[in-house]
Amino acid sequence: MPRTQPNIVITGTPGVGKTSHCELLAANTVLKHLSINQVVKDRGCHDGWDAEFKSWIVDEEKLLDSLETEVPNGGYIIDWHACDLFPESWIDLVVVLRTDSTKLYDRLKARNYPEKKLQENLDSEIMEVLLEEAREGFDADVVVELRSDEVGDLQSNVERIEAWIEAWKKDNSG
Ligand code: DAT
Repeated sequence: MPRTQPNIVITGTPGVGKTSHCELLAANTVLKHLSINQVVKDRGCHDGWDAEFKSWIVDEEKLLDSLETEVPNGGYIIDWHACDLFPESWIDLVVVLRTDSTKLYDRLKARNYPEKKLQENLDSEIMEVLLEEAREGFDADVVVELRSDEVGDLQSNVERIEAWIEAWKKDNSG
């Protein structure tokens, strides 16, 4: 069955603004915010808790099994700091959010991230790890890189994605 609503992945280093973007998009559109972190936690798609990194050790196979009855039907804004685990056929747009490293440092510090986790995430942002992952996993015309430095960026990015959703629906109707 072809999708009548698109699936969009909002990805990027922790702290770039994925959840803020997903929540605003979900409020403004009919798409549903799918927090992978929440799914992993609620549906037990993990092999336990990494105490040093304070994060779940994700069981990707279990996660994909759990998503495959809903996500391919469309209508999801997927909130996750990775995108290459999702089959290309599920995803219509990958938005990679980027932010300035001093801003990211402040946001992660405010979250009380352990120093090692904070440094790893800063390095990852500087090295464009998630942008690279998106470009390797998806066609160039599916991947878009957007800045998320200021509140104004959040507003303009969401407006841009909303316009993209409308265009996608026009292109995919009938
Ligand atoms: P993520 O889900 O990527 O971890 P988040 O949406 O929880 O990020 O945002 C982390 C913090 O940064 C939160 O306090 C909101 C703030 N923030 C996010 N995007 C922003 C932006 N474009 N301008 C200013 N603050 C932003």
